[in-house]
Amino acid sequence: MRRSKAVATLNEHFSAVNLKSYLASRQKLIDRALDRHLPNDKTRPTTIHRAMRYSLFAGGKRLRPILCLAAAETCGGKINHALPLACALECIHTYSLVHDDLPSMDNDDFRRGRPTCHKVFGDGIAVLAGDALLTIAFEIVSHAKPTPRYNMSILLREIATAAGSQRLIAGQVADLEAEGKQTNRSQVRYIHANKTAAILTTSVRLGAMSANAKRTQLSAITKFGRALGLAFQIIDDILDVTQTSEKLGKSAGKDVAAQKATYPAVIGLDASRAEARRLTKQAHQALSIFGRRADALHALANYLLEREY
Ligand code: GRG
Repeated sequence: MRRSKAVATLNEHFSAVNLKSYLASRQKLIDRALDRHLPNDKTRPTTIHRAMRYSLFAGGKRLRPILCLAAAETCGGKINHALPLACALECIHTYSLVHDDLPSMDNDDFRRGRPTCHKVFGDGIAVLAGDALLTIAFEIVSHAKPTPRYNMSILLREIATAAGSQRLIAGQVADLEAEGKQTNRSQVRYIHANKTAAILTTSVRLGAMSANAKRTQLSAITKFGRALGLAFQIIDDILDVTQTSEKLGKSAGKDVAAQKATYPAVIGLDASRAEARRLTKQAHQALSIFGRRADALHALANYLLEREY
């Protein structure tokens, strides 16, 4: 895929090496904070805390919390103020993966390179570990520092709405109900916008809120998140068709086998690639008001969206 001149220049400042060490240091920071927020695995009942920690510390990329911290800095804030929100987002994301992997949902045996939570702890404990991760997310949000424009109830509403029955869960419901059925473009867009893009968008919005972002800044960050989230899932759909399992590190062709509602299934591969390119451009353009302060967000978008597809 061709990169714009602006993005090529940014890449010189945020080289692959810089990005790699940036990601590693942010992952470490987030892991340490998550470790502090979670009860240790000796806390009674130990089974639930071991199961929560098993899935949370299984080697996830921490994309949502990293995006949250980067958005905070882009809007002139401090990463320490965004950190509780970043941790809460990762807990919600991990809960959704634990539940998605259950036999009654996507029925996956492996996640993040190891057996899924229910394979190790059984279905009942996996359901409860997901519930507990979702619940602790709200406790962690309560440690965030509200700002003049965004009080605690705004922060709580933001995250609850994104994870709720009209966003994340809505996308999952539509995804389940679409399996094996003929779907159209607007139905697939609805699934992706809610199942994937909603939490990604909220990740950057919460980062911006922790920085007391102005209305124009929050609006630019929101546009960035929506375009990035949708492009991310479309590219995931494309890779499922075009790549081998070895290259993906997970079973390829699963969507086709399960007759999932995906962009390639509905509009074809070429049109899906064109849509991903259009959204990628839109994501970068949304950041124009920030100038160089958005370097990290541009680099993260490149990292997520410029995979070989
Ligand atoms: C159970 C309410 C509920 C929702 C499940 C997360 C999810 C919705 C389904 C999982 C399958 C899927 C394709 C989700 C889309 C989002 C996505 C690509 C998740 C994987 O995110 P990464 O790549 O994973 O950030 P890691 O493991 O690195 O955190």
